[in-house]
Amino acid sequence: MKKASELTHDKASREVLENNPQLETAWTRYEKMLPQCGFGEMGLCCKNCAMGPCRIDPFGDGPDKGICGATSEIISARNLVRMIAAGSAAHSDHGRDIVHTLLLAAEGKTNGYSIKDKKKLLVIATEYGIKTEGRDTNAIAKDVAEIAYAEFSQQQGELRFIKRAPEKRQKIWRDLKIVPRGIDREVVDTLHRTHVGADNDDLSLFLQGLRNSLADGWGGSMIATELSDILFGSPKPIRSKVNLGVISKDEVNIIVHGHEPTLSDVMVAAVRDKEMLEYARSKGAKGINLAGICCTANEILMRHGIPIAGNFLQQELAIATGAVEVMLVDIQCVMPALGDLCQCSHTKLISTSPKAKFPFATHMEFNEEKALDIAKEIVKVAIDNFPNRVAAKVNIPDVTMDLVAGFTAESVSQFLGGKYRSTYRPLNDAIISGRLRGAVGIVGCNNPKQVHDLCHIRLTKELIKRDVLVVTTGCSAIACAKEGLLTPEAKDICGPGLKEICDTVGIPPVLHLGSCVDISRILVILCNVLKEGGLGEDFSDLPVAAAAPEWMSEKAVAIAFYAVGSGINTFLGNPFPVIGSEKVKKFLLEDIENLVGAKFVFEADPVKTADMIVKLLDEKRKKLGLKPVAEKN
Ligand code: BF8
Repeated sequence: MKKASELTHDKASREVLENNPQLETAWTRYEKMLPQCGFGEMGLCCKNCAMGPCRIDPFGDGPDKGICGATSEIISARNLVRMIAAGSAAHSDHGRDIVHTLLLAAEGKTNGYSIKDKKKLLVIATEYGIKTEGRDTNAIAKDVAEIAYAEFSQQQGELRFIKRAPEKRQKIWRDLKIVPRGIDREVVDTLHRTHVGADNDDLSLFLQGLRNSLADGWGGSMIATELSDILFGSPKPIRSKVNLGVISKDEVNIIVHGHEPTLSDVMVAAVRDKEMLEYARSKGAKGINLAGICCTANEILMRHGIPIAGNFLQQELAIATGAVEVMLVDIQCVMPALGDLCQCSHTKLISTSPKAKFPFATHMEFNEEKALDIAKEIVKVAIDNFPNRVAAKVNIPDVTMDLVAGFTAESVSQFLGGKYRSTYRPLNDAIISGRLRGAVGIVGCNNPKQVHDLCHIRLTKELIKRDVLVVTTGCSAIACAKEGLLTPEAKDICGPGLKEICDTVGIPPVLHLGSCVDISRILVILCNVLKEGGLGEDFSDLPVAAAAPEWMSEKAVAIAFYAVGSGINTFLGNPFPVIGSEKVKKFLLEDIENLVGAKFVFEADPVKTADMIVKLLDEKRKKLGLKPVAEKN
């Protein structure tokens, strides 16, 4: 087994691994899995029907077709677009749950939620064509929820938020016939056409893959973000702390892990409840400490300043500190291994979603209508578990980092445009003048195939050094936060132009925009930048790019496709599992650009990735007639 320092860049994670050499983790399981299946890695196996499983021999000695006759390009394309369908389904079902909660709140059927951002409600209602004047807030919210609900089941036409995109982009989508009709519609279409004997043309499969991914980015994810802001309040820049050191040694610790703010947001209210606090004290605890893992952590960080314990690969390590009373999970990115791990510690694993149950977990089903009551019951379970903590087994790394999080499409313009004039003009002018070379969204997961966090951090540092503003979400944002890159002080490692901007407006050079569904905020920011003028007519004109250096989930595949489908070049630290088909590889790395104006790049080395991104941004600047950016020496 490798040393902890070879597995993770993160100091706190190294400490937990070193303190627990026998701990089974994703890293140890990964090592046991080696060598991983080459057919799977290359995208050359198919088990979509029971004539198979079939596999194509990449060296040309064995079968070159499956039993139905599917070639390597058909099989690898089919597998990849199925990943898009699963990823889109996950994001979009999260969006649907938020719509459901908004509807219940509007109908007064829940004790846990109310409309927190009326201004945003009116903006979205107006965009949806709902009459707002003289109407009650809840009546407007009900109409918004019903229209948003209908976006999922719509069979024909176009998703509403598609109209947010620049005209030129909309035309590209319409010409290619990839405008999403309805969110569920596109997931079903993708699953249908990847059934045996349906769509067996790789280009046709990828066009549907693009349409499906756009239904995520411009549909399910965007609805999740916008309606979460209405319901839970739009985030504002907020200070907090990150890393395993936020776990408290003398309080009841509850870690929320997963994705939907519906659960985590109401937990914030429950742990602040006076009665609960008194009950915790009666059991010998100094208080109740709530912290988060993964995207739900980002949600309550940006809205309430709740600290983050860690990102994807730290979920097992949090339990290994011996100080977590309850690991509370909802949906997505929760390792089933947590159940086993909790068997050997006092930590209780509590699952809450009917869609996500886990071995050895106690299931306390969450119900939006009784949200606060259930949240308090969960807090009580945690408090009751506090006396079971074994002091000798507690070992919390004393590692935390300060951060500023919670930027949005609205607050970026307020910050950069000044207090009295909220506008994107200063951001556009900074790019036009060359103080900023451009902007890059660095997002996505951790993957034990790479040194934990290292690629996120190296890539981010390389880019801010060269005057590239970085926006970040998901586990990437948490990696950057742990490195101190979400503090205004990080300006000291930036290029002179970015440093000057950070100095003037007091923002960090890396802006935390939230969870993975909040990548839709990046799309909205880019729409606003284009509307402000001076930087072209389409996303593909802008000096911007996207990167997911340590991606692993199917949601990341959906995101990567809607980014490229929107005209944004996307750099991936791991290749898609398609490398067994030269034709598919060529399509994704080259030919797709002729269709949508952007392509994928597979590059494992973050420094090389940064070089390629800088070259790309400089080419985009040149095409726009902007002056070159001088390199800092
Ligand atoms: O949705 S970045 S590991 S937590 S998938 Fe999962 Fe990846 Fe983290 Fe959030 Ni996004």
